[in-house]
Amino acid sequence: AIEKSWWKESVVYQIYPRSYQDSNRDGIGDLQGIIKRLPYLQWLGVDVIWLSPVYKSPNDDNGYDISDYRDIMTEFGTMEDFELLLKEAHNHDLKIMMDLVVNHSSDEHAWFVESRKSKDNPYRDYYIWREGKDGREPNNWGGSFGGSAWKYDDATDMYFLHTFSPKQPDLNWDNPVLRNEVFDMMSWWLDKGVDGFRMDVINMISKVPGLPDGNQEGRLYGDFTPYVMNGPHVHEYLKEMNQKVLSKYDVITVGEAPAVSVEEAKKYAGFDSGELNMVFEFEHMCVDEGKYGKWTKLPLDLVKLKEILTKWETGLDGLGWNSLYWNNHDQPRIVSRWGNDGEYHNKSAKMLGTCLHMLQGTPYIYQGEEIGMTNVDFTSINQFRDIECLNQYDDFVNKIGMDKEEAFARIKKSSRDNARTPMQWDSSVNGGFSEGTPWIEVNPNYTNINVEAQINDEDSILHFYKNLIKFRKNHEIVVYGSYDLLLADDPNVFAYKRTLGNQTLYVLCNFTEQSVDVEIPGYEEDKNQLVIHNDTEWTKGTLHPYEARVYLVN
Ligand code: TEU
Ligand code: CA
Repeated sequence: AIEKSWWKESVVYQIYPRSYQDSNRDGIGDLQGIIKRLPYLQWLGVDVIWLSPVYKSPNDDNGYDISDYRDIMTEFGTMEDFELLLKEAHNHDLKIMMDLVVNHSSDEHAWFVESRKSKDNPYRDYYIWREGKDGREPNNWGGSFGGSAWKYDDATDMYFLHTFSPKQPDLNWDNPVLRNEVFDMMSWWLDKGVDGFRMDVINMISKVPGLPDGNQEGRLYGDFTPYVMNGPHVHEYLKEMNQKVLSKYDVITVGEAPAVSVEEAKKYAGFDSGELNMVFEFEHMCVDEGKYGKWTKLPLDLVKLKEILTKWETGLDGLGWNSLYWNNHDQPRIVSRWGNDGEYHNKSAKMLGTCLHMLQGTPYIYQGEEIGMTNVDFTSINQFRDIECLNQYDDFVNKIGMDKEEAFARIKKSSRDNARTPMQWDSSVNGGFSEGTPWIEVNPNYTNINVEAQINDEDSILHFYKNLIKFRKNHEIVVYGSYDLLLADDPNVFAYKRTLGNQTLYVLCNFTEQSVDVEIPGYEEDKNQLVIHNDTEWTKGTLHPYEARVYLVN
């Protein structure tokens, strides 16, 4: 049996503060805005809020470029506001998980300002500096947001590494002084009372020595993945972090880990790893990638998706813990991606929620997912704000020579901005997000899709999510039951069962807009055993479009 822990039983709700609730009409969400919405989150029943970064930042990457880890972003408020938010959250039975972005800082962080001054500056080794090679960058790596991963700095005639934007220099974790700075800072937040950390690209903190060139076949730059992800010392550093900091507190921790395998995940998040509680793996979110990586969205191959999620469910069962997500601030909206944001909006959003929340692991809800917020019908490149997609558009058009229509269509479908438009609270101006001009336009469908309308509608996606959360609270099998895939080869239906003691839960989800026949081996459908259902009709042996059914058998 799996040992019980509060973070296994929890549901996490992610807030992207810039887009949640503006309280002072400057068009930017803020901490006072979040405070105002705590009763809503308590009503919904979630346990933990993951706050995307709220630290001081010049916002090159919306707060993922931090210039002071111990201060609050000016637009979001003050440290007093933060302390009030923490206190009020706790008063509403909500925990706060901070975003910890320590693979890199901002180039405006005091450490980097010092570091770049001279080769013998005490902060020099906080970052990764290298000499050029034959008048060029030290190696061929490309940065995640376009261009080279190196930037030349003329003060010392050397280059610094930035695996993301040039305003996000990578910290040098091989330096024990830097590690202790980070650990002290983490303890400082935990002593304030925060309840855990989501750790940004934490599997990238240890680079392969020598920083060898990456594979450049068919690409503008070399791929750093094998030399940056899951590097030689990453587990040593995380064990040190756990011993010096995390083990002293009762916290929830999740490490963002692109390109992580199940075997590797056991090292990060095995029950006895002494590192983290769980990781965010990326495999299931990459299932529809194609020629241009995330900028190609292939039709969903459900058999493949089931295979991947099953590998994670069974691979970690009894050994480690999964995090479950369809959405975050980096992904387009799931109802538009693998559901249906037209005729079957309501049903498909509920089906996707059911499919995810009944798996073994801790579910994460991204703001707006609980009301089925959709992708945006952007019509002009000027409506986008995200550095990643703007640089990518530029690369497509100016470096690859793709025609503008095609480049725009790719950006529109995959841009992170799809997830970053303001939260849709009600049908008043700007969806109730702000009385000023929002930093990014509100999705015009806020008049139909908003919290207020759904609170007043028992049949809404919002009420359905509230029930999914409540069901988890009342049924241990959802948290601790083991998982088995059913109908593995069925291209339309995601079916699985969960087992705990002599209870079984059968979960059936139709991912298509057609009616499909199902027959579950070893179980005859019995309407009296239905405990979750997103349809008004029930036909034995046939799932209607996007229908989801959960049966509980005692
Ligand atoms: O993301 C890291 C990451 O691997 C990607 O998902 C990335 O955002 C991008 O979409 C790749 O195409 C984390 C944060 O979640 C992201 O918002 C930050 O921009 C990034 O790290 C840098 O801090
Ligand atoms: Ca504001």
